[in-house]
Amino acid sequence: MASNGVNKPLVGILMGSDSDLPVMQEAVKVLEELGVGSEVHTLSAHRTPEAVVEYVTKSEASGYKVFICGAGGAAHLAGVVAAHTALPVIGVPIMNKTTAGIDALFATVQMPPGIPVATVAINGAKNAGILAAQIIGAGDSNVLQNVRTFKEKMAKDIKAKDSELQEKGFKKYLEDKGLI
Ligand code: RP5
Repeated sequence: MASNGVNKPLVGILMGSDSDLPVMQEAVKVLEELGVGSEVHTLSAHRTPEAVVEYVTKSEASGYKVFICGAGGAAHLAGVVAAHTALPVIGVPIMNKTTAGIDALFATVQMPPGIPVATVAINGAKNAGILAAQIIGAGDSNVLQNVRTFKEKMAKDIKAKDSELQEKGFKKYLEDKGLI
Protein backbone atom coordinates (compact mmCIF):
# COMPACT_ATOMS: atom_id res chain seq x y z
CA MET A 1 0.00 0.00 0.00
CA ALA A 2 1.38 3.41 -0.94
CA SER A 3 0.49 5.27 2.24
CA ASN A 4 2.31 8.37 3.48
CA GLY A 5 3.36 6.74 6.72
CA VAL A 6 1.00 8.62 9.04
CA ASN A 7 -1.14 6.21 11.08
CA LYS A 8 -4.48 5.32 9.55
CA PRO A 9 -5.15 6.71 6.07
CA LEU A 10 -8.08 9.13 6.07
CA VAL A 11 -7.55 10.62 2.62
CA GLY A 12 -7.71 8.60 -0.58
CA ILE A 13 -5.59 10.21 -3.29
CA LEU A 14 -6.43 8.98 -6.77
CA MET A 15 -4.86 9.89 -10.08
CA GLY A 16 -5.71 8.93 -13.61
CA SER A 17 -2.16 7.91 -14.50
CA ASP A 18 1.26 7.54 -12.91
CA SER A 19 2.24 10.49 -15.14
CA ASP A 20 0.20 12.61 -12.66
CA LEU A 21 2.30 11.48 -9.69
CA PRO A 22 5.02 14.15 -9.95
CA VAL A 23 2.25 16.72 -9.35
CA MET A 24 0.12 14.68 -6.95
CA GLN A 25 3.02 13.83 -4.63
CA GLU A 26 2.64 17.38 -3.26
CA ALA A 27 -0.71 16.37 -1.72
CA VAL A 28 0.84 13.27 -0.15
CA LYS A 29 3.73 15.28 1.29
CA VAL A 30 1.72 18.13 2.78
CA LEU A 31 -0.75 15.69 4.36
CA GLU A 32 2.19 13.93 5.96
CA GLU A 33 3.44 17.29 7.27
CA LEU A 34 -0.03 18.01 8.68
CA GLY A 35 -0.21 14.60 10.38
CA VAL A 36 -2.95 13.19 8.18
CA GLY A 37 -2.66 9.67 6.78
CA SER A 38 -3.24 9.18 3.07
CA GLU A 39 -3.07 6.45 0.50
CA VAL A 40 -2.26 7.02 -3.16
CA HIS A 41 -3.51 4.99 -6.14
CA THR A 42 -3.49 5.12 -9.91
CA LEU A 43 -7.11 4.52 -10.89
CA SER A 44 -8.71 5.91 -14.01
CA ALA A 45 -12.31 6.94 -14.67
CA HIS A 46 -11.86 5.80 -18.27
CA ARG A 47 -9.33 2.97 -18.16
CA THR A 48 -10.42 1.25 -14.92
CA PRO A 49 -13.94 2.55 -14.19
CA GLU A 50 -15.07 -0.47 -12.12
CA ALA A 51 -11.94 -0.32 -9.95
CA VAL A 52 -12.63 3.35 -9.17
CA VAL A 53 -16.12 2.57 -7.88
CA GLU A 54 -14.88 -0.45 -5.94
CA TYR A 55 -12.12 1.59 -4.28
CA VAL A 56 -14.43 4.46 -3.35
CA THR A 57 -17.04 2.11 -1.86
CA LYS A 58 -14.43 0.18 0.12
CA SER A 59 -12.64 3.30 1.38
CA GLU A 60 -15.86 4.98 2.47
CA ALA A 61 -16.80 1.85 4.42
CA SER A 62 -13.38 1.71 6.10
CA GLY A 63 -13.57 5.24 7.47
CA TYR A 64 -11.89 7.50 4.92
CA LYS A 65 -12.98 11.13 5.19
CA VAL A 66 -11.96 12.87 1.95
CA PHE A 67 -10.94 11.97 -1.59
CA ILE A 68 -8.46 13.93 -3.68
CA CYS A 69 -8.55 13.19 -7.41
CA GLY A 70 -6.02 14.39 -9.97
CA ALA A 71 -6.51 13.94 -13.69
CA GLY A 72 -5.55 15.65 -16.91
CA GLY A 73 -7.24 16.08 -20.29
CA ALA A 74 -10.85 14.87 -20.27
CA ALA A 75 -10.62 14.80 -16.48
CA HIS A 76 -13.66 12.90 -15.24
CA LEU A 77 -12.09 11.12 -12.28
CA ALA A 78 -13.13 13.57 -9.54
CA GLY A 79 -16.67 13.77 -10.92
CA VAL A 80 -17.04 10.00 -11.09
CA VAL A 81 -15.75 9.62 -7.54
CA ALA A 82 -18.15 12.35 -6.35
CA ALA A 83 -20.99 10.50 -8.07
CA HIS A 84 -20.25 7.43 -5.93
CA THR A 85 -19.69 8.90 -2.48
CA ALA A 86 -21.27 11.25 0.04
CA LEU A 87 -17.77 12.24 1.24
CA PRO A 88 -16.13 15.48 0.10
CA VAL A 89 -14.13 15.26 -3.14
CA ILE A 90 -11.33 17.64 -4.08
CA GLY A 91 -10.30 17.80 -7.74
CA VAL A 92 -6.85 18.66 -9.06
CA PRO A 93 -6.78 19.49 -12.77
CA ILE A 94 -3.43 18.35 -14.18
CA MET A 95 -1.56 20.46 -16.71
CA ASN A 96 -0.78 19.01 -20.12
CA LYS A 97 1.17 20.23 -23.14
CA THR A 98 -1.80 20.53 -25.49
CA THR A 99 -4.04 22.89 -23.53
CA ALA A 100 -1.98 23.76 -20.42
CA GLY A 101 -4.63 22.05 -18.27
CA ILE A 102 -7.60 24.27 -19.20
CA ASP A 103 -9.53 21.22 -20.44
CA ALA A 104 -8.94 19.40 -17.13
CA LEU A 105 -9.86 22.52 -15.15
CA PHE A 106 -13.21 22.87 -16.90
CA ALA A 107 -13.94 19.13 -16.80
CA THR A 108 -13.24 19.05 -13.07
CA VAL A 109 -14.89 22.28 -11.96
CA GLN A 110 -18.04 22.33 -14.11
CA MET A 111 -20.00 19.77 -12.12
CA PRO A 112 -23.77 19.61 -12.27
CA PRO A 113 -25.75 20.98 -9.30
CA GLY A 114 -25.96 18.32 -6.58
CA ILE A 115 -22.58 16.71 -7.17
CA PRO A 116 -19.88 19.19 -6.10
CA VAL A 117 -16.16 18.79 -6.63
CA ALA A 118 -14.03 21.33 -4.73
CA THR A 119 -11.62 22.19 -7.51
CA VAL A 120 -8.20 23.67 -6.79
CA ALA A 121 -5.88 25.38 -9.29
CA ILE A 122 -4.27 23.56 -12.21
CA ASN A 123 -1.55 21.40 -10.63
CA GLY A 124 -2.73 22.65 -7.19
CA ALA A 125 -2.09 19.36 -5.41
CA LYS A 126 -0.52 21.03 -2.38
CA ASN A 127 -3.63 23.11 -1.77
CA ALA A 128 -5.75 19.99 -2.26
CA GLY A 129 -3.82 18.33 0.58
CA ILE A 130 -4.17 21.38 2.83
CA LEU A 131 -7.89 21.63 2.10
CA ALA A 132 -8.34 17.93 2.89
CA ALA A 133 -6.57 18.48 6.22
CA GLN A 134 -8.81 21.49 6.94
CA ILE A 135 -11.92 19.40 6.28
CA ILE A 136 -10.64 16.72 8.65
CA GLY A 137 -9.51 19.42 11.10
CA ALA A 138 -13.09 20.65 11.47
CA GLY A 139 -13.69 17.52 13.54
CA ASP A 140 -10.17 16.82 14.82
CA SER A 141 -8.51 19.41 17.05
CA ASN A 142 -4.99 17.94 16.57
CA VAL A 143 -5.16 18.25 12.81
CA LEU A 144 -6.70 21.73 13.11
CA GLN A 145 -3.79 22.78 15.32
CA ASN A 146 -1.34 21.35 12.76
CA VAL A 147 -2.97 23.49 10.05
CA ARG A 148 -2.75 26.56 12.30
CA THR A 149 0.93 25.91 12.97
CA PHE A 150 1.55 25.41 9.24
CA LYS A 151 -0.07 28.78 8.45
CA GLU A 152 1.81 30.54 11.24
CA LYS A 153 5.10 29.21 9.88
CA MET A 154 4.22 30.49 6.40
CA ALA A 155 3.48 33.95 7.80
CA LYS A 156 6.76 33.92 9.71
CA ASP A 157 8.71 32.93 6.58
CA ILE A 158 7.14 35.75 4.55
CA LYS A 159 7.93 38.30 7.26
CA ALA A 160 11.55 37.10 7.41
CA LYS A 161 11.81 37.47 3.62
CA ASP A 162 10.39 40.97 3.76
CA SER A 163 12.89 41.98 6.44
CA GLU A 164 15.72 40.64 4.30
CA LEU A 165 14.36 42.47 1.22
CA GLN A 166 14.09 45.77 3.11
CA GLU A 167 17.59 45.34 4.53
CA LYS A 168 19.34 44.41 1.27
CA GLY A 169 17.29 46.20 -1.38
CA PHE A 170 15.83 44.32 -4.32
CA LYS A 171 19.00 43.98 -6.45
CA LYS A 172 21.17 42.45 -3.74
CA TYR A 173 18.24 40.30 -2.60
CA LEU A 174 17.85 38.82 -6.10
CA GLU A 175 21.62 38.41 -6.51
CA ASP A 176 21.90 36.53 -3.22
CA LYS A 177 19.07 34.22 -4.29
CA GLY A 178 20.79 33.62 -7.65
CA LEU A 179 17.77 35.08 -9.46
CA ILE A 180 19.70 37.68 -11.53
C1 RP5 B 1 -5.49 11.26 -17.80
O1 RP5 B 1 -4.79 11.28 -18.98
C2 RP5 B 1 -4.47 11.13 -16.72
O2 RP5 B 1 -4.95 11.69 -15.54
C3 RP5 B 1 -3.29 11.87 -17.26
O3 RP5 B 1 -3.23 13.20 -16.77
C4 RP5 B 1 -3.55 11.89 -18.76
C5 RP5 B 1 -2.48 11.19 -19.56
O4 RP5 B 1 -2.32 9.88 -19.11
P1 RP5 B 1 -1.09 8.97 -19.60
O5 RP5 B 1 -1.24 8.84 -21.07
O6 RP5 B 1 0.16 9.71 -19.22
O7 RP5 B 1 -1.23 7.66 -18.87
O8 RP5 B 1 -6.42 10.21 -17.73
